[in-house]
Amino acid sequence: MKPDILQLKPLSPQLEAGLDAHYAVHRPYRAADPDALIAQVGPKARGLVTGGDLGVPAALWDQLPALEIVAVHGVGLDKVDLDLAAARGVAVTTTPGVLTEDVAELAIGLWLSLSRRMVTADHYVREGRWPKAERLPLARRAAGRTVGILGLGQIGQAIATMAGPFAASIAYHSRRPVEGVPYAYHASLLDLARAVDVLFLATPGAGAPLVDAAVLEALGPDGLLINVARGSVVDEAALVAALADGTIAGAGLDVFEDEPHVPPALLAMDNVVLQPHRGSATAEARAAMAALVLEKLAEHFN
Ligand code: 8YV
Repeated sequence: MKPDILQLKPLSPQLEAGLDAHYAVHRPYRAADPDALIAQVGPKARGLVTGGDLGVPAALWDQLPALEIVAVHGVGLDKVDLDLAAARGVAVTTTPGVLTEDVAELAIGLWLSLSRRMVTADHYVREGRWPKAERLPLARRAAGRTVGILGLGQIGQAIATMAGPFAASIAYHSRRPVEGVPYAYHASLLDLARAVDVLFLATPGAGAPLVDAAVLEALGPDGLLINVARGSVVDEAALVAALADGTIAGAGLDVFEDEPHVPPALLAMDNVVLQPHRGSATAEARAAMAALVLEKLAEHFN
């Protein structure tokens, strides 16, 4: 008898085929009435597969009395109530170590695209404005800038490594200094923001936003913010205001407070580069993530 599991979001065809081969998979997001499907299958669902971006909605826990495992397709656990999972003896697994470089290189790509105004210039070409010799604003050199990283875990360290050839210097803030890294430690995010030109966010999302109006002001009018962490790490309203009034120069954003909804004000700005939460969306990372999800579920149920 195949164990019943819930799948909360669309996943790669490869992963969904693997799930269907071993489990009775129920996909509420495909149902005409998702709530009715959950009410019907929730009592027998022993496993749940979700994304790091989605987690487990709080109201769902009470509908899954037989739940044994939450397999997260990703590394972010900010939307999984780990205390509740532990209290109920529900295992929670992630897909560590296979998306690190993918997220880090998107962060670098956001920085370079933003600094060199590549999206603005791309639109300039596509919209036929080049032959008209319309003026295009100058970009800013990325190389030689001071780089700051909030959160020096695997992804933060990969960002530091990839930024190295471009950066005049690299500094970071985290709860405590990281042993053996050649980067300057700042005991506060505010101090880090004051000291750098471009601030990368690579910290787990959790609780109140860490990047607020004061941090953005400290980053300054030449400052760039790159967020590949979670939208919840930033006070999004303060960010929109800071971008609109020139408190900071620009932002490269892969994550947002209320995905997939992006503040309309951002859509009209040309000093931002926007991505739809694509950090781990490479064929290589997603193949490895799929294999890990299947492996973790098989370990549990076998
Ligand atoms: C994806 C992520 O958004 O790793 C995470 O926590 O946010 C990304 O990998 C998602 O988890 C893929 O389903």
